[in-house]
Amino acid sequence: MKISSAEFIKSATKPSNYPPPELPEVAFAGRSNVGKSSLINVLVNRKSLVRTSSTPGRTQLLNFFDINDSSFSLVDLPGYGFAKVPLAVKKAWGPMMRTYLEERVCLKAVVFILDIRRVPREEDIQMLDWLEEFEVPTIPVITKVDKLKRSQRDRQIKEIADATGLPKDAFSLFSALTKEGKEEIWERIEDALEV
Ligand SMILES: Nc1nc2c(ncn2[C@@H]2O[C@H](COP(=O)(O)OP(=O)(O)OP(=O)(O)O)[C@@H](O)[C@H]2O)c(=O)[nH]1
Ligand SMILES: [Mg+2]
Repeated sequence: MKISSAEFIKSATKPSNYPPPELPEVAFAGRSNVGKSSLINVLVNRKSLVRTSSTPGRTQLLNFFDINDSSFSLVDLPGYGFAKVPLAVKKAWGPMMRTYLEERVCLKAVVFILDIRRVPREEDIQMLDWLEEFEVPTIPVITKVDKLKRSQRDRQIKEIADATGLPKDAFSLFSALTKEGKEEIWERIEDALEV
């Protein structure tokens, strides 16, 4: 994918504040600190279009981005599973996410991101269940693969596949450091967007 422009449109929590559903859209979901924003920045060749942080849980809104002069949009979804988030924010997350997945008519796929070093937890499985419930095509990605030696990767991928019930080859492997996996993920996004 050649990127000619990438611009922040707006943040929202509820449908009345989403941008009009005029462009095909792909969203990025995963636990806090998993690397959602880093993946988007690598895909669009920007160091900091999307704010990345070492303080997890700071992005608690849906952030919409316009790519290639309104060819399509990408959405950085709020992360889940961060212990220090206030209870009210935690409670709002589920309904906010379900509403988006259920009602966003232009949503073509969700890139569902897991950390290669972690076994998926309850919230990850919950997210997968919602994606299935609302019939959202899902692009599973295992990120931060640079953190493990190649010999350790396979064992972790198998654990993640077992925990999610997805086949091992459903996952694209990615690293924001080495950019491995970038082209493969773009191909899957392009297929979903039909651009
Ligand atoms: N080594 C390595 N570090 C990564 C990778 N991806 C992200 N990180 C680091 O992980 C931390 C979190 O990355 P973010 O992209 O901000 O994660 P996020 O999922 O957007 O986090 P929230 O917005 O807080 O939910 C940052 O310190 C990144 O530099 C990767 O592929 N490899
Ligand atoms: Mg983020």
